[in-house]
Amino acid sequence: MESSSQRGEFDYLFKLLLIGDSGVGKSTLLLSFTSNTFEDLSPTIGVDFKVKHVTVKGKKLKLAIWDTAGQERFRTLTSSYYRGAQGIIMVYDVTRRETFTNLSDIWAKEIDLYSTNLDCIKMLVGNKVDRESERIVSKKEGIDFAREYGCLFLECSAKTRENVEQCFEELVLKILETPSLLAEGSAGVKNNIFKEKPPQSDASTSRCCSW
Ligand SMILES: Nc1nc2c(ncn2[C@@H]2O[C@H](COP(=O)(O)OP(=O)(O)OP(=O)(O)O)[C@@H](O)[C@H]2O)c(=O)[nH]1
Ligand SMILES: [Mg+2]
Repeated sequence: MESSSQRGEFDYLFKLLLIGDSGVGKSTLLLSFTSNTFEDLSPTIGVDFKVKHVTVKGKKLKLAIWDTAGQERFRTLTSSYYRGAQGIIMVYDVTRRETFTNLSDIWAKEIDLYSTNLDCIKMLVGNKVDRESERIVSKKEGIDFAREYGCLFLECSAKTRENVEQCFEELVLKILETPSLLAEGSAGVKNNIFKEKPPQSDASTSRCCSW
């Protein structure tokens, strides 16, 4: 996967959503992904939004990433942003047990209630692995949860950027493999999607994607 500089043209537009308890690092993860920087951010008020253009498997993608507030007082507002998302990233903090238990108590239920897309790809992300000595939630617990709820799974650190790109990369790759989501992602991009693309000369040697 690589960042694309051609901002005007893209083959698919994907809507991604970040959800999870307040303070787990959703906004930091997004900032780390889009700007390669780490800042001590304030809690999100309502909903935030960033766009990133990437190229994956020769396809130019426009990722519209919605970053929701984890605080309960914003729940009514944020619920309306699940509509039409092709990918949802559920984030918890590996150093705070309640952010993990709230995945099943709150966040998975929110997805069931508000996601309009049956084939929507879910990714579970355990953040803050740089604080290994304070870890409370084991990697195995994350894997087991992801298996039970049919999610992809990764642990990452928005601070050190460990696995940050992979979180988005694996999600996007899975969306690209899902025909119904692809069909949706190409709606509104009519002028680009029907163009035949020449085969990529290095496709057999390169990995599927790089940033
Ligand atoms: N050590 C460490 N701190 C992190 C990491 N990611 C985020 N933080 C810190 O955790 C705090 C909360 O991060 P945010 O990104 O604001 O959390 P959020 O999930 O967006 O919170 P809401 O917007 O309230 O829902 C901030 O002080 C961040 O600096 C990480 O990977 N490692
Ligand atoms: Mg935030």
